[in-house]
Amino acid sequence: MANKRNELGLAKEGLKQRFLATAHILWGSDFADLTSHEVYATIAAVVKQYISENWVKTNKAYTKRRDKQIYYFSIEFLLGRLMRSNLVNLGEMELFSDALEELGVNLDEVFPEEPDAGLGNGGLGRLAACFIDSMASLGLPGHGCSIRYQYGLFEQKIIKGNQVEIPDNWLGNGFEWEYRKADKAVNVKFNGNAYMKEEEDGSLSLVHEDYMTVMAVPYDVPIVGFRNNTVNTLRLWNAEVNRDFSDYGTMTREQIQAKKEYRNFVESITEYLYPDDSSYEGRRLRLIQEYFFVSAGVQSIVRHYLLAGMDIKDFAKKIAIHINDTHPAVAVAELMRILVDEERMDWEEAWEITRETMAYTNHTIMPEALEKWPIDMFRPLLPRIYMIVEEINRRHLEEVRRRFPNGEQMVHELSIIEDGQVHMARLAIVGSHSVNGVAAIHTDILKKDTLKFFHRYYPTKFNNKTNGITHRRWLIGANPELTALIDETIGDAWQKAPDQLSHLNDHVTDKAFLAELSKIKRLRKVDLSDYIHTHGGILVDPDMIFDVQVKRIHSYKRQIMNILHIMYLYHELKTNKRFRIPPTARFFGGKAAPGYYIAKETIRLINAVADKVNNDKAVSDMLKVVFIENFGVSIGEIVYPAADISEQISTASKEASGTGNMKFMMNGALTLGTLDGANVEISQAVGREHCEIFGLRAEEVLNYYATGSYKAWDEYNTNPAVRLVVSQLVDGTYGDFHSLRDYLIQGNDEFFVLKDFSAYDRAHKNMNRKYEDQAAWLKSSAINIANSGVFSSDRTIKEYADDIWHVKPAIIV
Ligand code: 26M
Repeated sequence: MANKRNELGLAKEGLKQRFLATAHILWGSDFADLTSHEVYATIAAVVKQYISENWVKTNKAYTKRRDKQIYYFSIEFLLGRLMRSNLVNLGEMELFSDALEELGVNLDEVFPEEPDAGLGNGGLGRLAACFIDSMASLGLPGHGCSIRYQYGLFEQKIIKGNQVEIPDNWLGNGFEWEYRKADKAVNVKFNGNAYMKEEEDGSLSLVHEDYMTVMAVPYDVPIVGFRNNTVNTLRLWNAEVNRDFSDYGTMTREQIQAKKEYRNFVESITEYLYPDDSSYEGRRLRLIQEYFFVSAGVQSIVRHYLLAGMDIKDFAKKIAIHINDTHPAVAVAELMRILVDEERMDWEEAWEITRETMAYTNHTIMPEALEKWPIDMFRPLLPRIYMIVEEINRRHLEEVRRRFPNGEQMVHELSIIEDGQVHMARLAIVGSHSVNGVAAIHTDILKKDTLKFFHRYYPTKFNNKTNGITHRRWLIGANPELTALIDETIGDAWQKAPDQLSHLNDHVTDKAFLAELSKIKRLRKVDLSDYIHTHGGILVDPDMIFDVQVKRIHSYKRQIMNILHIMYLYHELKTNKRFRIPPTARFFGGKAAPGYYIAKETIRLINAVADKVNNDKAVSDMLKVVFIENFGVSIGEIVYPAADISEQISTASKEASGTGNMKFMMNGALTLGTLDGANVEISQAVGREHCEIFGLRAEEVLNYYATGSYKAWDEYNTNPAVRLVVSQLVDGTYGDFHSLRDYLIQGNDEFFVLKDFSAYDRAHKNMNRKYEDQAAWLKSSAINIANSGVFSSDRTIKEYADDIWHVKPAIIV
């Protein structure tokens, strides 16, 4: 590939010397005598030498040219491991792997030494990580802003079939990719009293007193672009006790006690990531986390901007701030605070700049996930911010009343403060120039349903940006053999321009190509099978169909429907001599929020069914059930490339987009799914023959909710298969699962598991039939890969850059 890239000028011999020398510098030992972790850290240090020059160069170029900068604010960045992706993006994988081989080190065995940076829950956090990879790879001046959690998302262990949560001490052996920037620390204020005071000249100025100061210290992580010399920054904020803190000398016992409490408070702020992924709990510490990283981030942006000598009036022309879900929505008020209180700008002008700067992405229509903070919690914690939110709302409602003179309903629907609560989505919408959903159907539902009053009020603010994933991690990094096959078939230009994967469409009936594709899929299935086996699991025959559902465990994602279907198959295999299925392994993986009872019961049921089925010799050649422990980014890199079937079975309308669906597709799995989220666009991209769509449509679902006419009990009574499996939840076949039976029957099956059950079974039957015609199957698989280019996050980020941020790529020479 003809790309100019960073070169330390090292050929293999020089690089080998570099490893040996770095081992001496870091450890005072010979390379050959290092522990595995020391080997890893040594290689990381050398990779950083490749990155750092371009990092400096990139920052200098941005400052010199005064390029508009994008800051992506997200309370989660689910990065995963960085060594492999950095080597892929640097274009130095081969060189490193060859040099290390000559030193007796297999690079693939080094990667797992890196802790998996699990600073996120699931889709939203991983999307943020894909986005910063794409921004750097497109040469866009785009950076991340978030929290340096001391503990990431818990590690999941399955003990006697139940999920047990183990703290994720990911920083325990150090994180090689972070750079502490003590000199760039800023202070964040909480509590105290805020009011306006009249100055002698009659002007009003803000007083905020008796507050508590927390020091925010940034840790910067370089984000390496794909072979383009660009290195951007992910800035993770750590909460620390204030500098002038060590003097205990003259203090009373009460003062010492107060300081201890202060220290405990500060240390709790960035201690851990909240492990819920779609139900909102109004926890005070969470609001503190949100304001902490937002205030630190916005302050440091403004400070850097002013230091570069630019005029604050031009702020919105030079800075874009993106609000990833409502968690950072308080950025709207924080920027207003800085502009009005510190830069002494008029309200109107500050407001115009703030709205031009901010843009907001919505990720869910689930009402329980919408953040609303009680005023009684919000105001004492953030007194000045609350005053500003009130003023924003007062002016906003004034305009609402002007435009809708008799519209008291409009006032209630649009008010940022309502029912004693601060509605964060409303603050984000009012304070931004753009509001987007994450897949076409999701944006439609936002406009027509969830946010219909706002859409009526601001029709042009709304737009769609269908999600994407970085093909660099999820294809080039995770599936090098498939990457090589694609390169041989259509050349390697697709690596920089993934839409060119479409050239594969010319080869989808080419027998030699399909034979290679099939071999590579089998390699990946062997890898997954080996992984499961060496991690204490069962042996799975790689010649079975690999049918996979990996994602957070959630009722709307309907893992229950999947496992009930397996119970049905097992029953048929046992009782019906003529019943046949192609040998199939059904894989599950995903974490349940620790307090989410039904999700945990679902895991317990999956493991109970696995235990029974896998130990039954009569069916074990036909059916296997595997729960993959601790699913996350790194295990995903093994799982997605190994799948034949991608289970995307959420209740239509509920999954905003999904991104796992894209990772599977790009690695040649066929989607078995509902018309929900990005599945709609995937099915359009591949054509209906190359996926299997089933079940209720979003409109039908929304209509059932509106009329309340769905009766789970009727399904139970009229559908024998449903009755069978629901009864088995309580008849002892697998143990006692009254919990799930009650959820489905007494709870009236809020996500239509029973209603969609038979359609789901037919979809599986259709898939099986298709699989038996291997030629047709492989063609479909190839068509999925060929049409996955639009689901690269490069396409998504280009759309954000053009339509929302109004920025152009910058080339670093
Ligand atoms: C909120 C409050 C307290 C604690 C945690 C949260 C919270 C954390 C994460 C709420 C939601 C969170 O994430 C939601 C999420 O991951 N949404 C997913 O976003 C993806 C990227 O757009 C979509 O593909 C998924 O469909 C959507 O479910």
